[in-house]
Amino acid sequence: MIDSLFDLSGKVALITGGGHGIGMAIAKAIAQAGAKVCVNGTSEEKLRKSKAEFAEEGIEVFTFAFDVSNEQSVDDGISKIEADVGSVDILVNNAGIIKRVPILDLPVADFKQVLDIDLVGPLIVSKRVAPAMIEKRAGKIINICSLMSVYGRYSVSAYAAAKGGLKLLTANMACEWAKYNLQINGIGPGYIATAQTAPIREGGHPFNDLVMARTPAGRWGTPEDIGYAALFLSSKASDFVNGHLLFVDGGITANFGYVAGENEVH
Ligand code: NAP
Ligand code: GCO
Repeated sequence: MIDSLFDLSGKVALITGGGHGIGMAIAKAIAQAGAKVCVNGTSEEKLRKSKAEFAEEGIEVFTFAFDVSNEQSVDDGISKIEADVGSVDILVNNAGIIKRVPILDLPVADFKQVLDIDLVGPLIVSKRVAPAMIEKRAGKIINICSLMSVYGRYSVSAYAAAKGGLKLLTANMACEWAKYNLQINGIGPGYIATAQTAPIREGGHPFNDLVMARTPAGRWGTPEDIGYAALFLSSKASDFVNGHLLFVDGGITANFGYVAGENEVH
């Protein structure tokens, strides 16, 4: 009974930006539950390497290069998925970029680029796959949000604007599509050890100390931590969860800025 709740056999999943980091862990978890998994990224070359990495663990994935921020490119990519693999049952909008530049130094074009990929991208891809889900009266959409969906932080204005928008785009999709048996939810990863966070985690960077001190679990998250949450939101076990933002963050959003170990006074 419990196993069948998480069985994704017969489903087709698309994970944007699924070639490494968080997206790759999500793709692995969903593939291990039995779904046929399509992995998207920006370049054929990078995707070839990712496919080989999946294969090392015995996981076969289908790869499709397209730019999530370009409507034509998304339409071509999804049409190919539909022809080669099948119509998408589970969409994970994971592709994203970040620019860590203070507002006064950030060119407006760069601000717009982050919004295009991190916010407009999920809209474009969802808009392309939702009609078939609505017709089937079944579908799961998971939008990868952030702590920055609800908090600001120095130097990440475009990212915070995009991820804050994505939280409410998630809510709005649920309001429009829940009646067709689509579940649309967000995941808010805390600080996860991936290529995206390498510049603020490695080489004795002070941000590493901040993450370690403020995260009650006392560690960075792993991509797998997010993969298992995505599996829950892809499965029957979450059929009445809708428009929710699930933080998977080692407790950092529960903490009012206290430093772990130093504030255990009462
Ligand atoms: P990552 O390792 O940098 O991976 C980002 C992925 O997005 C890459 O596969 C990249 O593809 C893809 N991508 C970027 N622009 C794209 C575009 N225009 N079209 C298609 N794919 C595109 O980052 P990550 O840390 O795994 O993050 C994954 C998601 O989680 C992002 O949305 C990020 O904002 C979010 N997140 C991360 C953290 C964290 O602590 N790491 C925390 C909260 C939220 P290429 O490899 O081809 O460039
Ligand atoms: C940064 C940001 C965050 C985190 C993540 C937190 O890297 O500078 O503060 O982007 O990576 O999104 O949820």
